[in-house]
Amino acid sequence: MLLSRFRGALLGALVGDCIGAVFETRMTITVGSVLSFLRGLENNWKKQGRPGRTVLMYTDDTAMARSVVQSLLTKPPLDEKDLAERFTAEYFSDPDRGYGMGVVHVFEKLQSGKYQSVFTPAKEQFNGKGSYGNGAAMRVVGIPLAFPNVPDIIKYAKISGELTHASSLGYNGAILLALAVHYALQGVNLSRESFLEHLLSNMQEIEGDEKSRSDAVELELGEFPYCNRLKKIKEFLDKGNVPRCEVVEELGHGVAAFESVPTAIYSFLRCMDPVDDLPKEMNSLQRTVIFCILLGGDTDTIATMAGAIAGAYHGEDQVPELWRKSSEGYKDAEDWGKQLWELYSSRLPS
Ligand code: F2R
Ligand code: MG
Ligand code: MG
Ligand code: MG
Repeated sequence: MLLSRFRGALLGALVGDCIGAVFETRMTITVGSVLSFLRGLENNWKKQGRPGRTVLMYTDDTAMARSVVQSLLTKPPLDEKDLAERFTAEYFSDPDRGYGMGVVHVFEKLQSGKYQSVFTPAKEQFNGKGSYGNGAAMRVVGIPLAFPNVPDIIKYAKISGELTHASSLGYNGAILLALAVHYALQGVNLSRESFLEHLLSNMQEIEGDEKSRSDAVELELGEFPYCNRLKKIKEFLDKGNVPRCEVVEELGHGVAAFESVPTAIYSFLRCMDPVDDLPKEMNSLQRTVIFCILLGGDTDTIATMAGAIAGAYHGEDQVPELWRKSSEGYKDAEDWGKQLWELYSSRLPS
């Protein structure tokens, strides 16, 4: 397995968050406005002979992904108490990173020391239904970079998700994203069709359990919501040039995991090919991040998730130096990519 894919996944996630955050919550975003923003970054760099002083700050997506990676590297295989402590300490040391409205109550409860189990606060969210936000998925990239096999990825993506997202819609979104990064690490050895088939087959089993069925029905999403969206992705790819408004209408661009994780996966697959209104010289990873931003809505989170998959697939060479070096904490992503690659390699069957 190539080191470049591990660093690519972390760097792709980082630049997706940092650039996407500039546009988060805007509903209409033009190609011109994104390209003009990127030109501004470049001009700044040229003037100073290095990336501009205005570093693009990462948001809660990366803050939490960093905690997951640090925990995986220091407390293997995964220590839920350590991870809960890291999330909480990170939030209280730097609360203005744009966290979800609900998840901060989990950190407050964890901080209070009144709970015996670190999973209880998440179970109390939203009147006991648990969160279905995309916060478990947006931070999960470290898990598929630490574990080479599917059962471990499913197990640990679920545990890490359940610390804040007790709804199966929330943690299943994290599992799906983690599996997408896992299959993307295989690179061109896996066709677009097989990539989707693997995800569908894994999710059929995961969404078949009783809690997944009842949570989905209760939200009136129908059973197997992630599987149904994976089928929609296949339909869109077969069709070719689906307008972005249709992507938003069918797959979503919202803060719910089921309205954003499939969108990120589609964006990655769609942007393997050129996109009509994006500059021809852009590579697939650049197209992926910009395509996600152009969908509007939860741009930082959709771009970070798609950036993680694209980086795992295409490798770090597709992350432009300007984007990388303008993003806060890029050196950590490079270093931790290498450490995760070593950990993953040590866990491969000999
Ligand atoms: N919070 C944001 N963006 C808002 C604007 C930020 C702006 N830049 C600023 O700084 O002001 N972004 C971040 O939040 C998302 C991840 O959220 P997470 O971690 O899943 O949090 P939470 O609170 O658990 O869920 C998010 C919202 O989803 C709705 N929701 C979830 N479960 C629900 C349920 N069972 N019933 C009803 N609603 C539910 C709620 O509206 C939650 O607040 C990422 O976009 C990240 O970037
Ligand atoms: Mg964010
Ligand atoms: Mg500890
Ligand atoms: Mg977001």
